[in-house]
Amino acid sequence: MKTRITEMFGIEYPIIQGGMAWVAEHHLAAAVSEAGGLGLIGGANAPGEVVRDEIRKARALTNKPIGVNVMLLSPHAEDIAKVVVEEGIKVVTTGAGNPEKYMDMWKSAGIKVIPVVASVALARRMEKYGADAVVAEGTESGGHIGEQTTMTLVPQVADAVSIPVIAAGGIGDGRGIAAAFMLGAEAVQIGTRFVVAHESIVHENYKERIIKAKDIDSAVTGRTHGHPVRCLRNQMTREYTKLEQEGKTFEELEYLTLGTLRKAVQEGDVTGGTVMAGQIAGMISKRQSCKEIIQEMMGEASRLMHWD
Ligand code: TUI
Repeated sequence: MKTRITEMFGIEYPIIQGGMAWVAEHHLAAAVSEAGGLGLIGGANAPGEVVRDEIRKARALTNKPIGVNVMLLSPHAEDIAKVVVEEGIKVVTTGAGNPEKYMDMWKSAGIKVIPVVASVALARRMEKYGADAVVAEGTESGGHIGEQTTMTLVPQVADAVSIPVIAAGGIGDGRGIAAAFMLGAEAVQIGTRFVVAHESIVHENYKERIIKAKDIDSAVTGRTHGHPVRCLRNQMTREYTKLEQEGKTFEELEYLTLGTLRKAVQEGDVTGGTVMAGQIAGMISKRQSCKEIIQEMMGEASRLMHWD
């Protein structure tokens, strides 16, 4: 299955892994790349040197290409932007902001730059500034989200730009991949389904929470302050929502969530921690290796699309 994205990255399947904070570390990234997709190291809020170390560890596990996601709200974004150049990374995706100020540096280092966007306006602007593709990420995604659904965002972005579009948000099986292609995407970004992969270092409690999740178990916190974050409903989201309704400030709410994603991912605190996951969590029902996940999804998509 060839698209402009598989050709651009030299990968077998049009699947890229989301740059999930605390989750997208070297084991997962290397496993996705080894399985024929594009694995990413998620920079998240980590210092530049930690990201450098992760890149090197991933490279010790695979010779296939791996990328880095730069989370632009991070205080270390600038350092990570330089680390990817120094380490000879060939693909960078960005999230939660506008990567314009790094574009020239990355482009002159021969890096393919793929901003994650949640609107047509930002997609257009990114194309103008030299982006090689965009990820159009719908509100079904886990973590920091925009407002539009994948169903409405992907075709509008595909119509607005000439560069290839990667669809994200709510995709967790071959039907989702086929649907994304029908909407004009040339690849998909998958997050939540890879969280439960054997190679994912996420705590068992977190994986189990995703496997057990129902369609209605998703919640969005932080809408009132313009920082919407999607996660699975628990004591933390209930407490957050209560304080949000009481009119607490953004800073007070930030303090409440400080370190809670790490607590859920590493310590398995799925009650008081933040369990970021997309709405598709309700459909994810089994643990598999990254290779099994990719093979199964691509098999389903191929049959639906008559690629086989
Ligand atoms: O970035 C993500 N997802 C994330 S980042 C993250 S870490 C975090 N945790 C708590 C609070 C904040 C961050 C967890 N999940 N996805 C990519 C994405 N980017 N989704 C939406 C956007 C986006 C939104 C607005 C990109 C650009 C934008 O506007 C940029 C501008 O300045 O116009």
